[in-house]
Amino acid sequence: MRRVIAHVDMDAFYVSVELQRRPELRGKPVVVAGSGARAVVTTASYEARKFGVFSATPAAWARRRCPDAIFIPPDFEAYRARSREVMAVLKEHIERVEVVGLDEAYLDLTGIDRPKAAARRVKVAVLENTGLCCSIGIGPNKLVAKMASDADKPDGFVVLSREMAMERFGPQPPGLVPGIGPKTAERLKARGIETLRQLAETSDDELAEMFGGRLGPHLARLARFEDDRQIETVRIAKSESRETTFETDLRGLDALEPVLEKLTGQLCETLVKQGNSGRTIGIKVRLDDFSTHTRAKSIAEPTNELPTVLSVARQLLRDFNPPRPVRLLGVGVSGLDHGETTAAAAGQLELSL
Ligand code: TTP
Ligand code: MG
Repeated sequence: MRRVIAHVDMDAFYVSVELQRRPELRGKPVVVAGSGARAVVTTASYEARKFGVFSATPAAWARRRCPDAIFIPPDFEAYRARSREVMAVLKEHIERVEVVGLDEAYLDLTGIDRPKAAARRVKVAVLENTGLCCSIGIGPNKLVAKMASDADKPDGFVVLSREMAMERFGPQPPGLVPGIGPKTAERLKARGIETLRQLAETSDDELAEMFGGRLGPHLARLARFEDDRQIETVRIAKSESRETTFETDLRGLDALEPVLEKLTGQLCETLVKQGNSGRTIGIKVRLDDFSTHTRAKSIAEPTNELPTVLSVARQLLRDFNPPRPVRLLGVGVSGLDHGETTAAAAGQLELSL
C-alpha cells in the first residue's frame, strides 16, 4: 500500500507556551533562554528571528543583537506538560503516532480515508484543545513529511509527493536535509555539489567513490527523497553518552577534567540538537586494572545545558577521585525527555553507560 506520512511540528514551541500565559507579549520579539555566561537561545519568536536570533544562538549575543527582546528563562516542566497535551490530541485522532521530541511527531496516515482531511482535522483539534499552533507536512515518507512541515512555517500545511519535494527543494543546499550535517555539506561543496538537485544528479558510483560505500549511496537516496524508515510507535526512554579510551592512561583530576569538559560539550551539543534533556547525569571511569566505576546524580529539572551537566559531572569525578590511572572516561545523561516518557519510566531507567 502507498504510504502516507504526516509530520507535525509545533510553531516556536517554547515561546508559544510562554505567550499563552503572557498574552501581552504577543507580536513582540520574545526569546526563551537561560542566563548563564554560555547559555544559548532555546526558541526565538518569529519576530525575534527577524533580528537573526534563532535556536542555539548564544544568549549574550542575542541580547546585544536584539536589545528590545523580552528574555524568558526556560520552564521545561511547563513545556513537557503542554507537549503531553499535544501528543494526547494527536493520539486521540490517529492510531499510529511516533513522538520524536517535545514538539514533533509523525503520524501514519496510510490506509486512512482522505488522509489530508484527517490531517487538517488534527491541526484544528490541536489548536482548539491546546491553543497552540502547529505546522503539518504530508508526504510518502518521513523525510518528505518532515521537510514539508518546515517549508511553510508558521501555521503551515504542505503536501508533497517525492517528485514535488525534489522540485521544491532542489535549489536548496544539501545541508537542508536532516541527516546531511555541516561536515558532509562542506565536503560536497568542495566537490562542486552545492544544491540538492546537483546531489540528486550525481551518480551513486561517483558518490560511493567520494564518500564510501555506505554514506555515498545514502546521500544519493536522501537527495532523491527516498526514505523507508517506518513509524515506530513505541519509544523507550533513552540515554545519551560520550566516552573515550586513552592511548596512555591518565592520572589525576588535572589531566581528566579537560577531557570531561570536551566530552560533555559533545554530549550537550547532541542533546540540544535532538531537543532532548535529562535529569540524571552520570560518569563512568575505567581504571588501569580494568575495574569500571559509575557514579550518577539526578537533579530537579531536566537539562541539556553544558554548564549544568558539566558542573554535576565534574563534582562526581572529584568525589570519586580515581585512585589509580584511568583508561577510559565517559559522561552521560539519562531519563531523556521525548515528551511522552512517563516519570515512572524515567525513574526506572538505569544509566546505560
Ligand atoms: P524546533 O521545532 O526546532 O523549533 P521551534 O518549535 O521553536 O520553532 P519552529 O518549529 O516554528 O521553527 O524546536 C522545538 C523546541 O525545542 C523549541 O521550541 C526549543 C527546543 N530547542 C532547543 O532547546 N534548542 C535547539 O537548538 C532547538 C532547535 C530547539
Ligand atoms: Mg517546532
